[in-house]
Amino acid sequence: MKNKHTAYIGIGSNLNEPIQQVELALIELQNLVDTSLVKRSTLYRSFPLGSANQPDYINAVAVLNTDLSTIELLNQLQAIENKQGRVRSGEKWGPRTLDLDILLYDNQQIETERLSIPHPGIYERAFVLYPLYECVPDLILPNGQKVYDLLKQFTSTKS
Ligand code: A4P
Ligand code: MG
Repeated sequence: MKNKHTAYIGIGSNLNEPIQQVELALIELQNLVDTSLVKRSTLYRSFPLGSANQPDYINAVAVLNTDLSTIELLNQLQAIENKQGRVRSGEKWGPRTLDLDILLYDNQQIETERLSIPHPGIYERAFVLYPLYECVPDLILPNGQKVYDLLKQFTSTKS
């Protein structure tokens, strides 16, 4: 039977074989308890947001159906990050073997000490918007904005 909630997960890595890190994370997401992986994007290479003195990132998005609550899901994602050798150096937007963000969870808007959903970076990050669009081209965010319209900020037309 279909799980109750739809969650969109942003996946990023720029250390220790990032492509393999992202593919491994997708397998971990597929094996999450009370959860099914319904869609995944292809892989996107992107320049680092934050210090330029770090490798390029590999990014992707996964769409999950899950019975986990937002906090249960966050705990599971952090366990996967730790399993894949994530070290928190304290540097803001520093390099990492794996980062798993809850981009969206149903149409919910949540602001707590541990969670901001939608993830605040969603509106202006090409490495989030392109794979989201690939997974669900007609996706509408909880504030009513279409992912397709947000993508227009990255395109230019000849005048
Ligand atoms: N947290 C709050 N909301 C969420 C959410 N929706 N999903 C809290 C996941 N976690 C959420 O996260 C810090 C805390 O955020 C968590 O303990 C959780 O309670 P973290 O993973 O320890 O640290 P972080 O990821 O470095 O922090 P931050 O500020 O969330 O960074 P971002 O926004 O995740 O950005 N450049 C490219 N090209 N590609 C990338 O993927 N990623 C980042 C990280 C920077 N530059 C990048 C990329
Ligand atoms: Mg993060």
